[in-house]
Amino acid sequence: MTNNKISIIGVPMDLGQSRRGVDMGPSALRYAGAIEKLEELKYQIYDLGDIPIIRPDKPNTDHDSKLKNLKQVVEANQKLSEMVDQEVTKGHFPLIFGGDHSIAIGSLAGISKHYDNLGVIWYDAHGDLNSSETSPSGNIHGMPLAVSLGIGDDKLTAIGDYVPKVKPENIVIIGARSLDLGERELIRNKGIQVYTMHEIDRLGMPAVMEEAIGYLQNRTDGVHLSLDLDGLDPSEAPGVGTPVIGGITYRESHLAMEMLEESSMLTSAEFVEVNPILDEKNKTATVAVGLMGSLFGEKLK
Ligand code: HAR
Ligand code: MN
Ligand code: MN
Ligand code: MN
Repeated sequence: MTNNKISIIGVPMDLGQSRRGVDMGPSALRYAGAIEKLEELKYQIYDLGDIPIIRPDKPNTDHDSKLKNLKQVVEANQKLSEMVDQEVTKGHFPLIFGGDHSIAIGSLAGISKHYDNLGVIWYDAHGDLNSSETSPSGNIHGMPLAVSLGIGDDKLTAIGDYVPKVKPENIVIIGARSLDLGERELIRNKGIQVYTMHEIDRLGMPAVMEEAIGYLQNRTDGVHLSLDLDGLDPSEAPGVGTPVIGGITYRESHLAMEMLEESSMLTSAEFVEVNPILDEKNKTATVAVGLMGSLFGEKLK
């Protein structure tokens, strides 16, 4: 990474979905040695700690909405977007530790302000392209990419005070293998670039990443990596709330990160959905930290 200053922001959020434990994701990543790894690689680390998540008195008290914990998810993401915005203004590389994937709403709201054409790499088993109309679950972690396109509840799309955050042609989804019907329709209608597991099997990860990087290089002025650990196969990353078999291997992911590092295109990143309660001896956080090493140039330094 050309930027030597990294700001870490932890977001202990579990309100965007229904399984407890993903709120411990930031701790799990810290315990697995994320900060030490980045320091070893000679980055200057500014650890801003974890942002406070205000829990509802009772789960899902907002009866006006189908969306679970809408009010609390909005508040946390508003705060996150402000913090991320400040770090980008300082010229730091924001590295966000989740928490469930609903936090990408705040990350992208804070980052995209600074770019005319922010690219997004969505590394995930899921599309996270649902709205309250199409969502099978009401879980906001299944919606952040749609929200960033300006689709969904106004309270979510308005975070950061501008809509939309990203353009569909600046998005690349990698690793998809569980897409709901409404998500498939949106992908088709908006022309979003998707590499499902089929393309990864067929072309191989090197070709997929080469294509994805080339595609984004031509049209974007910054790129955010949103890495959901459930993009990887659950045999290697079991500590996630919504595992889907047939995923990306650790080695393929490792290579994908190295190729991103070589491209020098990345301007921010987040690692989400690590749930240590569902994990085996912090294996998933350890995998995440391994991937951070590759992403931040372990092989080059
Ligand atoms: N598509 C399903 C839903 O919207 C499941 C989403 C699961 N999401 C995540 N994020 N873990 O990728 O409810
Ligand atoms: Mn996701
Ligand atoms: Mn923008
Ligand atoms: Mn997912």
